[in-house]
Amino acid sequence: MNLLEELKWRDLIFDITDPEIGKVLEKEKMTFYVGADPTADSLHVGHLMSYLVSKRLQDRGHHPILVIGGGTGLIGDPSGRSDERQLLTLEISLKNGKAITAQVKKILPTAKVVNNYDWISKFDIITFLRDIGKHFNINYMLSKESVKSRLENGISFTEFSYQVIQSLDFMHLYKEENCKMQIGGQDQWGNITAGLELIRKMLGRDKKGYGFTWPLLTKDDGTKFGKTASGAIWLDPNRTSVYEFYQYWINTPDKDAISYLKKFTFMSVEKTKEIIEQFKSAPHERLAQRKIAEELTVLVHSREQYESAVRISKALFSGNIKSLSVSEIKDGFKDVPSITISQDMNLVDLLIEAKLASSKREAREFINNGAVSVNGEKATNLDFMVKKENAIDDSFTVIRRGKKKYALVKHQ
Ligand code: 629
Repeated sequence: MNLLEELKWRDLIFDITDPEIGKVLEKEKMTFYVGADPTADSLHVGHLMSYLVSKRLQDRGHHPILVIGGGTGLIGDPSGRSDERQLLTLEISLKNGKAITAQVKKILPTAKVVNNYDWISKFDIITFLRDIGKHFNINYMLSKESVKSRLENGISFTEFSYQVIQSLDFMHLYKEENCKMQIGGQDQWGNITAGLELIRKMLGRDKKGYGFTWPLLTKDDGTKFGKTASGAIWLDPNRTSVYEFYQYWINTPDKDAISYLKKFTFMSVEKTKEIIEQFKSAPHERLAQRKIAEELTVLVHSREQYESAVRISKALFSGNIKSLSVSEIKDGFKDVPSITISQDMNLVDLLIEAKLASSKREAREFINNGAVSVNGEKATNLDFMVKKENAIDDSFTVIRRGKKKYALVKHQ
């Protein structure tokens, strides 16, 4: 399977700008680029595909340039959005740009990373309007989906001009780095093709350029990819703990698992097919989900942190939380219902307070049946007191009822 065929097999091709792309990618080692605007100080899993596809190309000998949109981020891409963006300040755009530069370097350590603020900020308005603007036909610009879909609700001249700025990037990189291809998600089609137009017009018809897009990620249950009830899944472990990141992938619904396995993992096509067969014959073993979670957690974080996430999951499942470090417990119990107490409390009352029992009678029954444990130790005494002095790290106590119900007690 050649590279393009493999990308197609993985359902990573939504559209290509030139039917020759497959052949060209076999013939020459190409410099290509993908961009991301620094709208926050971290990337989230919605950005991940850019770097995973870049890695696939790099693994076959092509050369990625990762563009951080310190300049374009100041303008605001209307693509895929139904309303005008809030402008970022220069300070924030550059600060965010720094943070995400570090993140992309971690995923693709040998890729070239550049910030488009470096060249966009150098343009003066007369040169821009005369040398660049003349090549853009308003009808052509209006026909782009990103603009067309916004005409009714309104779009500022600022966002309207975004496609020109992104085109300028492509031309700049073509000239300076011999970068011949741009890739992006489906919503980037208009920006990519506008860049190719500009390259043809300014650098000459003989200048060959290419582009392709991948399809938007979807989830079978209709919920938004990359989001949970508590918000986006970020790559920054301070925003989304490694355990939560791992859990997100482990919880991939069965119906999405095969598609994600193809899109998100780097096993060979053959090996992936084997895993798919194994997964199909025993979906409850969640082999596909475990492979996805392992590869992505190791790639974005590290092998050690991946192992820690697995340890947390196992401990939560078995109730044996004593095997965990304090920070692992903190990560693992972040989303567990919690209550705060200011003095030592009887376990029966605590079970009710923490909503693990609905009455004293029920609470006593749970304890008598051996269904309750405190910090991983079964509590069978009806007079058991939950005390700050026995708390983990002097600050919290983990209560478990039955196999799956947990509550976290925070001691004040
Ligand atoms: C300057 C900026 C360029 C080329 C690209 C860009 C960024 C681009 C954009 N991309 C999205 C983003 O940054 O806005 N104008 O949030 C986002 N991208 C990843 C995928 C995407 C896209 O980072 O391409 O399709 C999401 O899946 O929306 O010279």
